[in-house]
Amino acid sequence: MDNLQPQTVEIREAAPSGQHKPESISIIFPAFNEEDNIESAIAAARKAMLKFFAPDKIEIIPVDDGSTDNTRKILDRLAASCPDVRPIHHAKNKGYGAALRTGLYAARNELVFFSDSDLQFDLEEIEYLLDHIDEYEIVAGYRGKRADAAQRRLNAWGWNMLVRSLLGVKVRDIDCAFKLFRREVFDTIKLTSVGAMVNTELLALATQQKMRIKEVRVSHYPRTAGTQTGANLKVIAKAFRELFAMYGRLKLRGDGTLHLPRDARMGDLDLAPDSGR
Ligand SMILES: Nc1nc2c(ncn2[C@@H]2O[C@H](COP(=O)(O)OP(=O)(O)O)[C@@H](O)[C@H]2O)c(=O)[nH]1
Ligand SMILES: [Mg+2]
Repeated sequence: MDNLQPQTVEIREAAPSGQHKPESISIIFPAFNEEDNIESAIAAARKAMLKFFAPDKIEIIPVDDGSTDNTRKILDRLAASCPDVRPIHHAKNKGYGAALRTGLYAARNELVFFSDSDLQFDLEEIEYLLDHIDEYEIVAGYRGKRADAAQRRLNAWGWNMLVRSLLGVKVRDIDCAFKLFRREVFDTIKLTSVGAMVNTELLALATQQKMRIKEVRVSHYPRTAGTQTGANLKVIAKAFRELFAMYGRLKLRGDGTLHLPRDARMGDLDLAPDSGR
């Protein structure tokens, strides 16, 4: 028998009086060869967001980064039947950071959220991030129990320490792909990284700009389909090159602290050609 009971809808607490409560959200999914995951990721995002936003206030922007599998075909089919899906395609693989940037700067709604397309996060947990976005410019997830091999976790720990000491970023899980922003963040911050360093660049620039960042614990699950590329040596080497390039752009202030010159904050948006992840 059909269940004719109205569905339970969770209502967010109202924003403090006088404060505008964001009513729309853009969801960015960088995707490289995710034919086994992307459709489920989009469906999961829609389901999670519909608890908080009206259907016409949700846009989902999967960024197909020159995939060589059926990701592109799947996205084009979805776009033809789902008005909330607005895919962007890179003709060639430009890298995770480049894809993320494409999505972030194409977003049109008041809030911008990004995650991975490989279902390693529970998109329903967006709720915990939304709880704080009235008071913070950025709400960043951190993986309480990371579903990755010990070596990967060790690498991440080392990277976080390095970034903390070089760039002063004090976020505990820099690369966590579960972050929510107020749209205006990207009017100020212009990202230039094409690789995995993009999360570090984003948080370093936000720290420089004294943006308020809230960290929220989120769940993390093993990848069950498709191929992980985040631990590839090429990816890691590129992240280091981009980190040191960014460090090189820093200037020493009179008080001995490092800061980014204006041109690093408002760098141009040209995408590097065929950079790989
Ligand atoms: N745009 C883009 N996305 C990528 C690339 N490589 C991986 N991704 C995406 O980035 C996300 C995380 O990738 P994954 O390999 O699972 O990294 P990990 O979870 O950090 O190990 C997934 O959504 C991938 O589809 C790439 O070269 N370009
Ligand atoms: Mg993954």
